[in-house]
Amino acid sequence: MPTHAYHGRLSVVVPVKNEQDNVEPLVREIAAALDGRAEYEILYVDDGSTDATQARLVALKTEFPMLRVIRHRASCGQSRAVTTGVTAARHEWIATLDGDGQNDPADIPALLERLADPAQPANLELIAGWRSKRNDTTVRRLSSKIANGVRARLLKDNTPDTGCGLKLFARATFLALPNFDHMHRFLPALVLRNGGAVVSVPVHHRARERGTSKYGIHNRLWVGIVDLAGVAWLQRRACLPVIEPDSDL
Ligand SMILES: Nc1nc2c(ncn2[C@@H]2O[C@H](COP(=O)(O)OP(=O)(O)O)[C@@H](O)[C@H]2O)c(=O)[nH]1
Ligand SMILES: [Mg+2]
Repeated sequence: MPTHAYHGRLSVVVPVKNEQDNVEPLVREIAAALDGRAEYEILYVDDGSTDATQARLVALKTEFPMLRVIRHRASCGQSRAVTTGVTAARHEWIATLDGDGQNDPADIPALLERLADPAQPANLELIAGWRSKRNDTTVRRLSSKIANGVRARLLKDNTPDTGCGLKLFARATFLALPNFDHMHRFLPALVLRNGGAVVSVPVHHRARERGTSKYGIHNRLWVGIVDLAGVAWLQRRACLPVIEPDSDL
């Protein structure tokens, strides 16, 4: 029995910023992927969008009563948007995915199956999507490959792709992690640090068809190097106690 058992209830958290044209197709795809498979809610966290993202989300609520919309008045970043969604989530297990349509909601059931697989470690707390065939520009694919290589060697987090927006994790696990801007790219290392097990599952990755990417060299590469040092420091300052079995827990 895993530490955080999955009882067929799932909160899907989608952070978005200026993704007006991606909202409707993605909500439809999430519903199609989960209808009949899980009791679920979809939480969109609109991080201070300046386009029609919020209006389009609100307009969808009649057709999709499981859709909840939370809005940051001003942008606080993708990680903070995920945190807001996870905090507000009603279920014990969370699936996250990017709001630009690059992750395929049809992969969520595959992650859930992996969670239900009895061969998984008992302390499995994070299932990370692995974009084995990326559909991005050459520059983005190459920079991501280098960044993933450096990170994996430095943090030894046993994960081929930490930047994939599609992930499944226990809500309590996430809320116990150190919280900082850009933390969403370091979830495997942070979960391992707290004693949880992490596995990766290959998932589809699609080209962005609408809207524009929010990240470039400045806010991914340079910020990433600083974050890498920060997470390495957090690992050095970690100690996991083994609790004696006769303890009064
Ligand atoms: N909440 C929030 N979401 C963001 C922010 N920047 C990007 N996103 C969302 O995070 C997801 C991935 O961003 P994207 O720009 O596609 O990154 P890329 O796929 O790595 O190029 C998309 O759903 C974006 O809307 C932000 O500052 N705040
Ligand atoms: Mg994207």
